[in-house]
Amino acid sequence: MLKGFYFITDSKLSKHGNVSDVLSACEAGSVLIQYREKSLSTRDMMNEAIKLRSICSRACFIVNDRVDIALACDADGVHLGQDDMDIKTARKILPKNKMIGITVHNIGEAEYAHSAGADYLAVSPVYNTITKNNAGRPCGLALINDIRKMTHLPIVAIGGITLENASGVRRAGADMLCAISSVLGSEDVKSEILKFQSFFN
Ligand code: TZP
Ligand code: MG
Repeated sequence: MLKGFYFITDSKLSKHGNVSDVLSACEAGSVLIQYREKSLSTRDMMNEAIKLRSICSRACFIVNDRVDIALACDADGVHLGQDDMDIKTARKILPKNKMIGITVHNIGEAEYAHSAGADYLAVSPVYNTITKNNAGRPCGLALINDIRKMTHLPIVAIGGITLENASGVRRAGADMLCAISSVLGSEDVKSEILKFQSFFN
């Protein structure tokens, strides 16, 4: 069941490196680890993906953007945005048991991803964020609410999530919370994630 903290790597914000961060995220019981890497070569990304994959035994391991790397490292799935490979093509390429998460910014994109067989939806950005370039206009809690009414698919809320707004985001219907800068900005990644995990008790 996809419920709990959703961890995304960010080597630019990381204080201790991706391997250490993913170990901490797994120790804190994150339900899903997304490997998001925007600047490494394919070779280096592949090597890191293999390392991170081996750390994640209980948590789902998902590769952002790259269907090829997800397949090659035997990840549990891939996460795709609206400018990445379309979900129907990704489904054709991936084995049936692999997950596909889709980023959505409005109800139309959510309905399409739902009908095309997404395994979970990432509603983004919920609030303003500077962690992702061109994240788009914040959609707020209303979109989470609307998508919750439309589908039983797991929803992860991404963008500007903090300990202060997390309970409202949960109440709006999010099953998972992602908070990149809140967590990676802290010295102790594990204990920061554990604070977010308290919203799932
Ligand atoms: N996708 C949509 S917003 C975002 C991503 C990867 C960045 C979220 O970062 P933060 O620090 O949790 O606002
Ligand atoms: Mg993408």
